[in-house]
Amino acid sequence: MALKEFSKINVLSLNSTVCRISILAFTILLLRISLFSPLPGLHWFRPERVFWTSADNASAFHHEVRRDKFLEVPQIIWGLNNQKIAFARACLSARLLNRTLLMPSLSASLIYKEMDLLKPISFDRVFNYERFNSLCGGFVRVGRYSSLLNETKPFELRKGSGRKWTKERDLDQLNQYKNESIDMFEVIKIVGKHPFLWHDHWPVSNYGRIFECLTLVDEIEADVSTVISRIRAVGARGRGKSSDFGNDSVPYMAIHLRIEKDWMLHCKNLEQRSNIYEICSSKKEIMERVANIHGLSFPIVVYLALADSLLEDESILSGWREGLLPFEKKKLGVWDIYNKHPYLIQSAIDYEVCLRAAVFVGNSFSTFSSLIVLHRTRILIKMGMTSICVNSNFSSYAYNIAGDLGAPKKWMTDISASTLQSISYGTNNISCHV
Ligand SMILES: Nc1nc2c(ncn2[C@@H]2O[C@H](COP(=O)(O)OP(=O)(O)OP(=O)(O)O)[C@@H](O)[C@H]2O)c(=O)[nH]1
Ligand SMILES: *[C@@H]1O[C@H](CO)[C@@H](O)[C@H](O)[C@H]1NC(C)=O
Ligand SMILES: *[C@@H]1O[C@H](CO)[C@@H](O)[C@H](O)[C@H]1NC(C)=O
Ligand SMILES: *[C@@H]1O[C@H](CO)[C@@H](O)[C@H](O)[C@H]1NC(C)=O
Ligand SMILES: *[C@@H]1O[C@H](CO)[C@@H](O)[C@H](O)[C@H]1NC(C)=O
Ligand SMILES: *[C@@H]1O[C@H](CO)[C@@H](O)[C@H](O)[C@H]1NC(C)=O
Ligand SMILES: *[C@@H]1O[C@H](CO)[C@@H](O)[C@H](O)[C@H]1NC(C)=O
Ligand SMILES: *[C@@H]1O[C@H](CO)[C@@H](O)[C@H](O)[C@H]1NC(C)=O
Repeated sequence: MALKEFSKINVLSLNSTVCRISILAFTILLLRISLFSPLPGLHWFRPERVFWTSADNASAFHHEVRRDKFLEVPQIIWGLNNQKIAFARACLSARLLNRTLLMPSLSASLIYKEMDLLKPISFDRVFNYERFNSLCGGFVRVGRYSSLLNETKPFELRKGSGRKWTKERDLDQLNQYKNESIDMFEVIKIVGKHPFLWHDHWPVSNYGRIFECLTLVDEIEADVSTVISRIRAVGARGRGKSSDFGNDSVPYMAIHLRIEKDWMLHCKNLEQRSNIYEICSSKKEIMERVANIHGLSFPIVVYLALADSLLEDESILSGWREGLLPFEKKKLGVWDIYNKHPYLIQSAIDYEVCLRAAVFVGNSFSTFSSLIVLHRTRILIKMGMTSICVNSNFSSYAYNIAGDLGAPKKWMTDISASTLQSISYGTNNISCHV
């Protein structure tokens, strides 16, 4: 969330030795895309249809990780999307050791300063565990503590830290733990730093693949469906006519509005430190840029994904150009649906709502926005878009960067990037490269 320590930026070095792996992974990705014959006709503008089949068939990989050797990692903390990155990094470390990741504890609460207030929540209370393994099982695997035999004590691995602990040393250390004398242990338990702070050794495509296997448990997915059908219903009412296809075809826009006080302080700070003066956007600037997005069919309902602290601020709903119908949780009448859940799940619901929008507008320095755009980019590629930079009904934009004719800049993830650097810490280099 907003006040994350951005000293994190210094933790990772850009120095990459995984280019070849990345190219290989990208080739595999391209191969898979070409095998996944795109649906003919107009299906691509109803992307929610492909969600449940979008992850790859697990048995296509033939390099399953062992089911009788495990990796245990520290509790995963911070915002939803930092937790997803940390989880994927833990999965990929386990894969490197050819081990199943013991189901980690996530954190339901955002209070990351006081460890005892982190409210651990089991992975399978949020994400569908069986589905994760059925979608990702040929690549990475998550296992339960109950499958441990406990015949040997866990081997404790302490992650190195400090400035001298380079990415190369970190990878060497991991490789050493493949050694037979350690490999005999049923569990390797990593202690120390939590996985978000580990060095990153994997290309974006590996992360993207794992994120796609993270589907919500049925109970939370039902809440996502309710929220989206409310959004479409107000959209249908705004259009004043019922569509022949039902409300399912009513498009909506989602904006991840990052304008909380603590975020504004943090982003100003970040601008000064990084010398990049397009991180912060005021409410006014966001409204102006969004008004200039080309090719929308008005009226269109706009779902504002924002922090609770902003829900009291009525002015957030006024000032939008004619034809944009802004709604947040309260005005939409879905606050109760969110309110019964802890922070982590509220954020996970918002993620899905933004993911499935016809148009998504976010901030390129937010992990939340960046992961949504990565996911949307992969969906576009899988839907067979040959040139994903052209206008589509599934576009994403970054409101903090000026695009053509006063619109926000079109945003696409560079799927072939060799590290997750720009996605975890933000970037203003978001043009179409794919
Ligand atoms: N800030 C905030 N956001 C919430 C809360 N509940 C739900 N959300 C939603 O979650 C989004 C922020 O996502 P987080 O998961 O906190 O962010 P993150 O993954 O740490 O990524 P960053 O955007 O880099 O902070 C907000 O824009 C809201 O849409 C809340 O209590 N506070
Ligand atoms: C995955 O692929 C295998 C063969 O490659 C096939 O037998 C299996 O039915 C597929 N599973 C799914 C869920 O598509
Ligand atoms: C893990 O080990 C098994 C058995 O030794 C092997 O078949 C498989 O390819 C390995 N997987 C990875 C990801 O190294
Ligand atoms: C092994 O220990 C874990 C807890 O550390 C426990 O949950 C599990 O049931 C144990 N397994 C067996 C077979 O006793
Ligand atoms: C495994 O580690 C031990 C102790 O660190 C070392 O003596 C041995 O040579 C290593 N074996 C291999 C195959 O690397
Ligand atoms: C579709 O939208 C209309 C309002 O425009 C609403 O009355 C109706 O209940 C919605 N249908 C469904 C299935 O949600
Ligand atoms: C999707 O975009 C195409 C042109 O790119 C347009 O013809 C079509 O009407 C759009 N569909 C929706 C639902 O907006
Ligand atoms: C922007 O990103 C692309 C692709 O990731 C890269 O090739 C290019 O060098 C980057 N440009 C800058 C100025 O960093």
